[in-house]
Amino acid sequence: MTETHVSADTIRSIFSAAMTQMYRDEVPRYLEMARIVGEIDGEALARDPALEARLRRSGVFDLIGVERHGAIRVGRPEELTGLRRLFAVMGMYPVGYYDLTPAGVPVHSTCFRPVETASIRRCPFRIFTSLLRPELIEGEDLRREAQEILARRRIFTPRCLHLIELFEANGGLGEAQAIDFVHEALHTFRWRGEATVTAGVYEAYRKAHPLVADVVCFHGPHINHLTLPTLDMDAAQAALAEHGLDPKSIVEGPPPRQFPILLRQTSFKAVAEPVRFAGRDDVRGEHRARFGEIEQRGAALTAKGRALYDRLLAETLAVAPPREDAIADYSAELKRRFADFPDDAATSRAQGLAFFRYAPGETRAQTNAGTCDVEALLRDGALVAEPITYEDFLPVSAAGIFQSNLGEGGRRELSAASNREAFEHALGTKVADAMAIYAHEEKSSLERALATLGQRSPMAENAGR
Ligand code: OOG
Ligand code: NI
Repeated sequence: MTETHVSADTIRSIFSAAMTQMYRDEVPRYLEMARIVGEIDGEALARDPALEARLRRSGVFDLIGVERHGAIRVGRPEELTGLRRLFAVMGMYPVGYYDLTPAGVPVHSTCFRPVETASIRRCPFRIFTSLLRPELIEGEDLRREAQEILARRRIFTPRCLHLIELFEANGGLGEAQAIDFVHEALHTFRWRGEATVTAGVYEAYRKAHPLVADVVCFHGPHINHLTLPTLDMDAAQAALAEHGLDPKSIVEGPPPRQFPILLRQTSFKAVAEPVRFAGRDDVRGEHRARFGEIEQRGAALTAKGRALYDRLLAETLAVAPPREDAIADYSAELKRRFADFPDDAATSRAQGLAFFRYAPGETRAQTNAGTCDVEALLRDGALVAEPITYEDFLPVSAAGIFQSNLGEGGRRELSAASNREAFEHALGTKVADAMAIYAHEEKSSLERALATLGQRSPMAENAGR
């Protein structure tokens, strides 16, 4: 990067703000949701006077009310490759592989996101990106035609592609180029109420699977939701219903807890938007794909913690699936099962269930820091451990979000092996392993903290004199 280049974090911030503005204009209900979440968060801050200080300490106070993620769906491998290049301009890299087929949605996905903690704090925006698996479209004719339709579209403007090439050649963009880039990139994600196919073709795909219709029948990967964080998920869920915003029936993820883990999410269901179909008679109809989401993030879990989470959730779903007429049973069962997951940071750390970031504490080490007795240093307050926030997604929750927005016919029996290799081939690179990112963050923070304590220990100070 040279001095004239704008940082990737800055480009992502501009992009995220522009995307938010666009979505609030396109989907008025989303704007209403944002207002509601703002009220809920204001109440949460007023209720708990210590909350603001806590949020400031962990560097996230300024991110209240700032969009955390959005999602798109694409149809062809080449489109995914192009998105990988586009997101790289904004410092967003593919992390994680999510196979949604077990949940009856014919896609596999990754998340393009900033990776460094400092970058996430500057702008946390990420995009959950799904690629259609056309081999899972039922009916040979539909399958073949889908690929033909998709082959005809171009989802990036020529100017956008040119700016991506400039970025790749020069290692960055200048200020004017960056602004131009965001403007051009936005076209890729804009909703256009014109289908590329006739009403009849649209209907055939909708019957095959509503998600297939959403991917195949339009000009490109319109942004299908944005997601705001909240400080109080359960209050937000209740408020969506009170204001008639038609939320999904359950909050996805873990139950409410003292020590929040992973990710809790809810959304209002997709709104109907007018569509003009192709063909001579200019038929009008509507399409439901776009919604608004709210999330609340907790600690990233280790493999051991995640296995426990997955087991408790699977047991809950087996005993009390969240059917419309049995939501209370589901919530009660979830709470009961999760009693087995320690509900405090210290126990979760001691049992190796969650990842922590270490830093030197306020007090001087009583214990000899040279011994690296982490437990003793923590007891003394010479070392402090703060949970690392989970920055990724959950396949079961994602499936729930997909389902509630696809309406009728969103869940199909799909028997297909997951195909990470094909996904990475389409992407043109391997996806990063989220678990490895958290493990690295934990380990390097501990090493740094111990090194600092070592320098501060009386022995080191004496040696220095
Ligand atoms: C993506 C749904 C997944 C989440 O927050 O889990 C997702 C989609 O509907 O395309 O965004
Ligand atoms: Ni989402």
